[in-house]
Formats: sequence, structure tokens, C-alpha cells
Amino acid sequence: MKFKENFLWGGATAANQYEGAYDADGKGLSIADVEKGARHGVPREIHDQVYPGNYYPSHEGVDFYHRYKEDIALFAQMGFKCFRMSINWPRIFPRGDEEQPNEAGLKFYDRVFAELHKYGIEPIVTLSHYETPLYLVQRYGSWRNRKLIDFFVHYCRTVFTRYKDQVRYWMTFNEINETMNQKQPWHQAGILFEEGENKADVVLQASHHMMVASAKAVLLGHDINPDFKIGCMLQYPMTYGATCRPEDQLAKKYHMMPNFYYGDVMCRGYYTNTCTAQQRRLGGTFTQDEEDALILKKGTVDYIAFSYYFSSIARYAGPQDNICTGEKNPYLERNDWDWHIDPLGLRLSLNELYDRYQLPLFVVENGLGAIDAVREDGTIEDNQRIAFLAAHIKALKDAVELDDVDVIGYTSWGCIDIISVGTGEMRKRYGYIYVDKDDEGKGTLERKKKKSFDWYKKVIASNGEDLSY
Ligand code: BGP
Repeated sequence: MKFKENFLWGGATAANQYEGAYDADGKGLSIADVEKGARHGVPREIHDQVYPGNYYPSHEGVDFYHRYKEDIALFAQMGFKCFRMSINWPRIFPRGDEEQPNEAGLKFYDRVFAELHKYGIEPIVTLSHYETPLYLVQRYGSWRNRKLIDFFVHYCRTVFTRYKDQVRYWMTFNEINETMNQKQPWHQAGILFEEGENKADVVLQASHHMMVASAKAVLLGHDINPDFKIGCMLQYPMTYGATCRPEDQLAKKYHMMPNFYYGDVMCRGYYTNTCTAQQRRLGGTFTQDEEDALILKKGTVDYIAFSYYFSSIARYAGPQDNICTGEKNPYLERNDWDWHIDPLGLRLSLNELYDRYQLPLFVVENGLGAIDAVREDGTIEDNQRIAFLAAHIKALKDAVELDDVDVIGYTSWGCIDIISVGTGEMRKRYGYIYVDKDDEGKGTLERKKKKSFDWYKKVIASNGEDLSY
């Protein structure tokens, strides 16, 4: 096997990190809009509203809202076949529970999709990428509440209908599995645990609602346009047992269970033994409506989109739940944010996912967050990024050519520098295109091509054959 002729090469972004214009043209607040900027090792503060005098990075992003033409023209120069973006949910439904959508918000995406199609670039759209309307969190308790399913499906119906001839590839919830992995699943599910609340119950209940919502969206989407391809989106944390001690391999299995929890339901259509075992491990319960089993069964996804940045190690540290992760892998280097650099881990991830689900895969996030220096002459020699991407694309190629894994496309993360989700920083850059903006939000927002720009252009032009640099 080789990369298919129509392999989808491109780049990926998310509205909350890219668009800005957080209150323009009737947009409501999303959960990202009340998150302050921070830095490596310092968690981002989450507010209950926008307080003057604070820096909230999403408010301006890097202003795609006003600069989409310039940016898309640059993507076209690189030869992008596709572009991953998200629709900012509260731009369409400012509170989230309205009957009527915000026409001005819809018009913005009309313009963006038209601009992409002008260059033959296929939009790949995430429906919910950390942009749950804040009002739904405050009024309804977010995904704890079953009502969110209807609000989400109504939003999906609106955008599916409006863009049925502009968008073919959709994905429902970005990194849905992080709902179970995070201390506070704020980004994924709009949830901060309340005092006295049973966290396991909340996570299982919210996850159930999100997975039912996703399945309903799949069914509805196929109804509106049978050509739609609707995927789930997972963060894939490639994990190695710390040693060949069998207990460490068991620790690896335990570490992966929360991730397969979502994959199994969304791809296979039911709570598998991995899921029920994981529910028991967490010690939580949740309620289901009678119709849910059938919806989950029928609304399985068409493909699996996933993000891959690094690998981890799991070590067995006592009975069952006691897995210790976070160890450094002596065989791998790390980036400035301490993430292991592991291209072979991508090939292994592709194999593990394909072996388990036999569904087409789409690598929708991968890349190196690094500090880029602009030289006096204005050039940016991001050699480290090129080396990272070349090695990862080579691993992807091996998965396709040697392991016969079915892959639809590859969109590297942050193809233009955008706000980091983890820290709100700008200096953690992923792009082929530099944006003049710093961690305090200052800068001209001017765009500049980095050295990787021409390199990626060559990769795309050769359909992944020429990775040389
Ligand atoms: C993923 C998110 C993205 C993106 C990426 C990089 O988890 O889906 O939104 O931001 O991680 O993370 P960061 O921005 O913290 O470097």
C-alpha cells in the first residue's frame, strides 16, 4: 500500500485558539473565553465570567476571524488538500439553548468554507473543540445534564443542514477520552467538580451523554447527507509498560482502558467488557434511557480521528489501580514542555487502533511545540520542527506501506501559530507560519513563513515521498 492519491494533507486548528473575535457579531461566551493565560507548570485560572483587567488568550486568538483570507491563501500556497478547524458553538447558539441560530455566526463560516473551496481545500470540521457555551455550563451543569444532548443535536442539525454541500468530514468531540483522564474535565465536558460530588459518577454520566449525543449526530448527519463522514476524535496516549515485568504490562493495559472506553462505545456501538471493567475500576454508576443502547449501536462512527504527540510509560505500583505514569523514557528525547518525542510511537498507535477497530484512521493532530527565534533578517529556521515532522510522517508512511493500516489523512497541529490550550502561551509554537504575538497578547499579528513552510509544501507535492531536508 502507498499513500492514496487523494490522501488528505493539511493542518489543524481550533476556533477557541485561533479565531478570536470572542464577542463579535452576537457570539456568546464559550468555556475557553473565561480561561486566563498561564505558563508551563502553572495551571490556567478559570473564571465564572469575563473580568476586566485579565488576559484571556481566546479573546483575540490570532484573529482568524478577520484574517481568514490571508491565512487560507497561505495554506493554499503550501498545497493543503484539507484544513481542520472547529465551529465555535456559541457563535451559532450564543447561549446554547436557543431555538434560532445566530445568522451572523453562520455567515462567517459560509465565508470561510467558500474561501477554502476557492482553492480546492476540503474543510474538516470539529463540532465541539473545547467551545461549549458557558451558559450551558452555568444554567444546566453542562454534560452532567441529559438536556445537553438535545442542545448539541440541534446545533448539529443547524450546521449539517447549512453546510451539507460545503463540508463532508466532521468529527464530534475533540479528545473525548480526556473527559476521564483529566483532574477537571473542563475543556472536554465543561465540568469542574463540585464539592461532595462523586467524580466517578459525574464522569461516567457526562461521558454517556456525550457518546449518545455523538451517535445521534452521526445518525442525523447521514440522514442529511449520506456522503458525510463523521468521526470520533481521541487523544491516543501510546503507552509502554516500564519493563518486561508482566505487572508493568498489566499497568499499560490499565492505563489504556479509559481511552478504549470511548473508542469501544463510539466504534463498536456498545459498552464492551473493557468499558464495564473500567466502570468497576472507577467505582461509579450512571443512568441510561431505554433507547440509548439502540442509538449507540446504530450511530457508530465512520472513521477514527486522533491526536498523537508523545508516548508515556506505565509502571505497576501495587494492587490494581496503582499505576504510576509520568516517568521519563531513557530512550527518547523530550521537547521544552517535557513531552517525549517518539515517532515510532505514532506507527504503533496507528497499528493498535487499526487492529482494534478496523476503521479508517485520520491523524488530525501531531506536531512539535517549540520556541521559535526570529533572526535579524526576519527568517525563522525551525529545523527541529522539520526533523520532528519528517520522522513522524516517515512513521506514518511505514504504518501505511509496511503494516497496511488504512489512513485517510494527516493534519499537523497548529499549522499556523495559535494559542496553546494547556498554558494559553503563544511561545509554544507549532506552525509553518509564524504569528507576531507574545504571551501577554502583544504583537502585530503579522504572518511570516518559517523554513518548514517550503518543506511541508514539498512533502505534500510529493504525496509524502520526499521528506528530505
Ligand atoms: C490537544 C488539543 C489541541 C492542542 C494540542 C496541543 O490536546 O486538542 O487543542 O492545543 O493538544 O496542546 P498545547 O496547545 O497545550 O500544546
